[in-house]
Amino acid sequence: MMSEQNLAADVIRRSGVPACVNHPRLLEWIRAMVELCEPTRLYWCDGSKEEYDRLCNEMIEGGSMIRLNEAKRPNSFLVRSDPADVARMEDRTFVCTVDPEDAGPNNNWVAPAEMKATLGGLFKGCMRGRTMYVIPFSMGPLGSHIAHIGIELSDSPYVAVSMRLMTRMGEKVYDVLGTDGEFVPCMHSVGMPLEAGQADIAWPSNREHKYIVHYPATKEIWSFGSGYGGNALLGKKCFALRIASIMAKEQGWLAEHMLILGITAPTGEKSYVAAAFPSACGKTNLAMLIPPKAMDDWKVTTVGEDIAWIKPGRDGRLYAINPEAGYFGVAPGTGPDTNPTALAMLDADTIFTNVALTADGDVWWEGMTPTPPKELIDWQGKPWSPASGRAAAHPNSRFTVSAERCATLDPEWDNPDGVPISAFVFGGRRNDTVPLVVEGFNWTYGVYMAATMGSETTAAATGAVGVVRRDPFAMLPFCGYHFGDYFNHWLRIGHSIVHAPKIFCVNWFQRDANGGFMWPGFGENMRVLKWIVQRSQGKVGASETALGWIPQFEDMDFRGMPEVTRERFGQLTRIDPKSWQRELDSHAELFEQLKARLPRELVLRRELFKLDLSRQAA
Ligand code: O2Y
Ligand code: MN
Repeated sequence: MMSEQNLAADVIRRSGVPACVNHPRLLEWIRAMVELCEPTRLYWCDGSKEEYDRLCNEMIEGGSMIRLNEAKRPNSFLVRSDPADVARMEDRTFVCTVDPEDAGPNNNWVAPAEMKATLGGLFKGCMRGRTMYVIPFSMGPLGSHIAHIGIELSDSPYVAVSMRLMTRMGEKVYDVLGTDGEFVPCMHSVGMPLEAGQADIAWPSNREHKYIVHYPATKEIWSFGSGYGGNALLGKKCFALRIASIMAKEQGWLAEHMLILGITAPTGEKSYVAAAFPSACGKTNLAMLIPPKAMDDWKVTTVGEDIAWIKPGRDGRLYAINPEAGYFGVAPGTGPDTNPTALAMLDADTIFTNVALTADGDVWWEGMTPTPPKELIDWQGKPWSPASGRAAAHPNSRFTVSAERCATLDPEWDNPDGVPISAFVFGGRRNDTVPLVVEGFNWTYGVYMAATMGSETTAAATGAVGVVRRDPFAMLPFCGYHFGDYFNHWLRIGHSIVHAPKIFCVNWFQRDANGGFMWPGFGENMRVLKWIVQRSQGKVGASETALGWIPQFEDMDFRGMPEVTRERFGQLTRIDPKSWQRELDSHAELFEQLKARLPRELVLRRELFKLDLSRQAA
């Protein structure tokens, strides 16, 4: 019998360590992880197209992936997950700081030593019978001063191919890493070893144990038991938001749950806006917005649709990169009217997860066409017809596609220095109270609005409808440390730069007395973006309210939109003192939870808002 060390050494020797890997600390970590997980094989991903094709073919042969009709959807695939493994799991996500206060009430906390003991047990031998893939990736353009490197070790080939679409993945990363460069170790296992002779299943996962764990002190990520999205593609939410938010606090930058848009005015003047919205608020649609016909002299381009890393530049401005290189978007609701750009992007080279399969080998999801096909195979592989009375695609079914396929991709999206940000926009889904748009009087006002933003929950997210969940900066599931410290960090960043972007709050989702949406959203949001861009350039007027600046009817471009009358616009931008008194009371509940580390400025700001509004109500 070979010892565990010798077995690990043998697996590594057989894998043929690539000559470009010259990093002793990385090699030692991989050796230790092979010894712990006991994979049968070790495979070093090179990131090539040939490798991608080969891994996809292997999954097709193994029955875990379906090739779609080449004539209809070239080089595209369908994967079906375990029905118990279909989304991020916030209740299984942990931030393990030494002091629980550092993780804050916004994170699940377990002591690092206790969590290490639990995970040590679960990871022991967890890859028996499987291949461990070594996945080198850069979050952000390779070599950019804003980018960071990660190495994910995973026993899922689905993760390996998805990481090639979602990140800059491949051997070039080792050149940037050199012999002692920094990397974030990302350990992932589906948590289902194959004991001798055991056959694999289409979507291995661990139904009993799921853990998504972050260690801020050592900047490590350990994920066990799930193969799905944010739980398994560790460059995304785990690294680019939770761990990066901690790195950003320590190093003086921002890691945010934001899309980045380029907006070109008819004069050719270009501005960039970064915007944060909670899940299910149409972020991908906004990132690929097509201006309405009457405003087709304005152009919107996409730098990113989910995450932004933002760093102060030498000129006193903030510069942003999209750390990702692909999109992991929600399929249902993506249609010719809501997001034609995204729909066209999915014509080829896409991995679909948990959507429905058509009789001719194509995909379908709710919202893709006005009427569904007569028959389908649903996301669980069962026959489906419109009379079935259930969704054909899972509500959180996804597409994974390279950013390069996006027709509105901004020419600067890969610029290693990032793009200069002129405005920050924060928005939630609110039936009432929050106006169409308001501009904070200054940075502190803006940080207050972002810190207290809330969104009505949708059935897909929580099962409860219409409950306002406070989601500061749209970072509730993603901030890797105490929200009070995070607000302080934002205040500090804004006060340390000369040209701080203006901060705006928007709400596309107000409803009228009949429950209908008062604002059409989608492309028409361009009208609000135009006002935002022009405000940041000092080119357009606004009127003062207790909360901040709002546009007057004349300040907006309503060409070709006669339905927005002066009266309707008044309703859309109304700040109702009574509703806002209630809103501020609800902010107090959030502040109470965070009080140990809440910045004094925000407490005072709330009291001043209360006074101003009570004067207005009197
Ligand atoms: O459910 C998941 O695993 C993914 S959640 C997600 C994916 C892409 C972009 N944003 C999100 C999110 O929840 O914010
Ligand atoms: Mn997101």
